[in-house]
Order: sequence, then C-alpha cells, then structure tokens
Amino acid sequence: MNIHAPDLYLLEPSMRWFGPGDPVPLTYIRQSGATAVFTSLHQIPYGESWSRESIRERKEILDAHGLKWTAVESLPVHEQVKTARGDLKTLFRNYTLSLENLAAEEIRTVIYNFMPVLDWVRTDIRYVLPDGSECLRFDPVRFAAFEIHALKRPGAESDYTTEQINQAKCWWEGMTDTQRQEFVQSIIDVFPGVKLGLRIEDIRDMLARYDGIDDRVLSENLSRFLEAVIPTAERVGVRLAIHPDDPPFPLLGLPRILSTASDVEKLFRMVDSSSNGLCFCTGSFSANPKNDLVSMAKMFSSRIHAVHLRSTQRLPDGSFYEADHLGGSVNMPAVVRVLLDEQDRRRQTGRSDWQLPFRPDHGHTMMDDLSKPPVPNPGYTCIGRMRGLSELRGLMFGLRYAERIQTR
Ligand code: DNO
Repeated sequence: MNIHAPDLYLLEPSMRWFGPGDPVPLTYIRQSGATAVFTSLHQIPYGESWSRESIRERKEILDAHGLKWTAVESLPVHEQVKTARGDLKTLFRNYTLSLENLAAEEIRTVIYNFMPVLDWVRTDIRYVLPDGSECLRFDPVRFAAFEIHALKRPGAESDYTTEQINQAKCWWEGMTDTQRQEFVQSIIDVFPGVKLGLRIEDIRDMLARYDGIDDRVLSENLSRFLEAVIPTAERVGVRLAIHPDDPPFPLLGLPRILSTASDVEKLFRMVDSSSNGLCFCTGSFSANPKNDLVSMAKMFSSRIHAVHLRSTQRLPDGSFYEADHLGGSVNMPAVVRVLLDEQDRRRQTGRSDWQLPFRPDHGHTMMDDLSKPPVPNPGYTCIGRMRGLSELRGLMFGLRYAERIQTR
C-alpha cells in the first residue's frame, strides 16, 4: 500500500513556504513528503491588491518543483479594516480583487486572521526541551515583563497577580540591555514572512488606535469585512478560512474574538456562507483549556477549509510550550479521525474539492538545524516540521489502514 495511493483519501500533506527568501528551499519541501504548499506574497504590503501576474509567477515557481499552491497563508487584513478607520472602500476593493485574481489562477483557499496589532505571540522562541531540541513557548510572567517594563502599558498590572508582577520584575532586571532588546523584538517583529521593523513606539501607536474598540466593536468590524468580501468569494468559488487567535486569550488589553467554540459560532452567524470558513489550527485553540478540540472539529467540520496540526502542553502556571505534534494536550488521532470522516462525507456528496489541505504548524528546532543561523520565521525550520509531517502522515495512513482491516 502506497501512502500516496489516491484511494486512501488522506488530507493533502503540505508545508508552509515563505517565498524565494525562505532558507528552507522548495527542494527540501518536496523531499519532506509534502505535495503542496501554503504560501503568501509577503513582498506585497498589507492592504494592496495582488495582481494576477504576481500570483502566476509564484505558482510557476511551485509548479517547477512539482508542488501545488493549495492555500494562501495569508492574505493579510489591514489594521485599518480591523479598527474601521481609513479608506475602507479601497481596502475592500483591493481584497476582493486579490480574491478574483487568485481564483483566476485556481487558488481557492485563503487564510487570514483578525488578531489586533500582533499576529501570533510567544515569549521564548528558543525554549530548550529535555531532548535538547528547541520550541516556542508562552509564559505570562515574561509577557508581563514585556508589558510592564518595556511597553509600559498603563493598567497592564491589573491583568496579573502580585506574584507574577514580582517574578516579571525579577526576570527583567536579570537581563542585559541586549537581551532585553532581543526579547522585545522577538515579540513585536515576528510577522510571518516579513520584517516590518516595528519599534516599541509603533506598538504604542497601534494600541492607541484600539481605544474604544472592545470585543463587540471588533466583531462588528469583522462582520463588515465579511459582508464586503464574501459575496465576491462566493462568486469566484474561494473559501476564506480565518485563523484563530494565537494565543486564544486576551493580550495587551486588546479585544479577542476568535478564541473559543462560541466565537466560531458567532463568526459563522455573521455571514452564513460556506465561503466564510475556518482554518482549524489545533495548536492555537489548544492553548485555551476551555477548547475541546475533538468536539470543535466535529461541530465545525463542514466549514473547515484548511488545517494546521500542532499541539501545545499547558502548565499550571498559565504557560504553554509547543509539544511534539502527536504529544501535548491535543488528542491528535481523534481530531484527524474527524477530519478524515469529513473528507469522506464531502466525497459522498460528490464534491470534487473534498480534500482538506493540512500542514504541520511549526516544528522544533533540532538536529542539524540547531547549528544553522536562526530562521527568520521562528518555528519554521525544516527538520522539526518534517518530523511533524511524517508523524501526521503516518497517523493518517494508520487510521485508514485500520479501517480496512476492520471491514475485511
Ligand atoms: C504562525 C501562524 C500564523 C498564521 C496567521 C494566519 O506561525 O500560524 O502566523 O499564519 O495568523 O493569518
């Protein structure tokens, strides 16, 4: 039995690629066992439209390596859309134009997020695990140090316990200036695929633009965005897939509207269309103990358009680190079972687009990668992701194989 045999109906094994500047070349991605890629045109500033030529150019690079562009990750939503300020008409027009151009090149899955100010946030991008490999970690004490001592956000203390505040002070004071600077940059300037060169003052300005924006207002702004772009997505056959908040709890006193199952239900109610879907990121959702990943996969399966498989290990102090793909708190076999069943359901209804693209989201820095210069996108070294991809493909293969033995 061949793992690529079409009659196994596995999820589409994919890897993220950050474009020609990515230190992980497409030849490696092909050798990792991926048949497809999640990528974005990171060179185009947020808010501008993607021309058909630039999309085709990227597609041709992938084609030349025998890889398919299966999902856009991401078509970023401009901050002005999230705060509902500025020339929204132009921003919406540019977004829909990009969707039309992507569809014209047959790229129909588009991931985005609606996280205010920062994309994903971690406080340690080189946390050493007992086996010597390194992973990403979030520690509320270190984040308190960032907010209170670097950002100096008024009122930040009220989000932490006295013990956390004291520990944060102690930790901050124990660092040299260079260490502090590196730590701050690792929080504020890790937007995927691009170095925006943000400084702490820029973050203060960005935060100020959220004055008066709470969960309700941010939801209204998301709803306005969806109402503006979903009709085009439907017309051209594009599935939008929102990425959950990472981490899935409030940060920096900002609103957070895509962290839990009830948030996803609200999203689907905003615009009731299959083009208004979800990127099911098990790693992001799993950092919130309220989220039951298996039941969420079942609840939302028909609207899941892209999948990130990863796990986190939560600790009693409120921190979490990125565990092995098959370890941590996610019941990965049960989640994958639900996703395979969903693909079967889609096939039975005659859908030609039944296959769900998945990628291992992040991986540990390990083996030879430990001695290379750090990758510009933390979490995206080659070997650790390949380990994740291999384990996940093996899991899918095993689940399918077990089905057949049972039905024999
Ligand atoms: C982190 C990623 C996110 C994700 C975006 C989607 O590594 O999972 O940055 O790509 O939030 O818009």
